[in-house]
Amino acid sequence: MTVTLPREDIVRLCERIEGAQTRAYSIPKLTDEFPDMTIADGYAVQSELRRRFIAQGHRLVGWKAGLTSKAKMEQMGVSVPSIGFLTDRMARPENSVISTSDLVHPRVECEVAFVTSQELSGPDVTAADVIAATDYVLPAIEVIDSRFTGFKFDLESVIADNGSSARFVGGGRARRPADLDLRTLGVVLELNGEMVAMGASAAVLGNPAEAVAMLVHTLHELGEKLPAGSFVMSGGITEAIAVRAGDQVIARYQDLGSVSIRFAE
Ligand code: OOG
Ligand code: MG
Repeated sequence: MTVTLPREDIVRLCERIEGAQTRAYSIPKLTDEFPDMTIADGYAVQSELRRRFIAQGHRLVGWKAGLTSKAKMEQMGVSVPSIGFLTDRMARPENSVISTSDLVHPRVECEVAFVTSQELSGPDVTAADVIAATDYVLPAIEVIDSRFTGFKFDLESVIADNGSSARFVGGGRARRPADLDLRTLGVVLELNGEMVAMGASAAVLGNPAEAVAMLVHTLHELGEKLPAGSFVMSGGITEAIAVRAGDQVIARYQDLGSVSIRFAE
């Protein structure tokens, strides 16, 4: 991956993203100003954002894969998966109330999350390696919130915006991966009691463990490893659904229980 933008542009773009994330306002996608920006430039901005958050005392708790299902790729008009980082400040407990005033235009999506017990690294990690290094899997809801106007972006911009990461909630029943077929886990997403999306986990690259392997490969390209004890989200199974204050969301998973959250101002 080749970074093309000078360091001062990376820092300037990072400050733009950081402002939009922390104060919840939308900005034009970065490629409007930098049409030749590369994927590597996007990751350089994201890495700078991670460095700043950690310097401010945020704790890195894991990583997320994004755009790993056809439903998500079609919805967002992007055909290559991406990764982003997760911090303690983004984590919310199950059944919690999530404030919409801290977010621009939140959407929810259902994901299978992995908790690892061994370090994973390198370009050759396979889905089987991921499963062997996984302590348990659990159901999750990710609340994504693109900082770009109209929730419209390209891959370079969304990577810089840390894959639209905003909040995440793990819950339900944690299970050992060996006791499940990770490809055939069904999920139904309900918004205010009505089913609004459904799917099966194979929608995520054939097996969500493949998404985690992809994530480790991308980390390798960035010179990073996935430490033991990481919380990893494998990517939305269905398209993401817009939410607003007053909404109640439940993701019901086969074999993994359900996860609920509410939204308020
Ligand atoms: C990018 C983030 C994608 C997923 O699960 O696919 C993502 C976006 O759609 O805003 O988190
Ligand atoms: Mg996601």
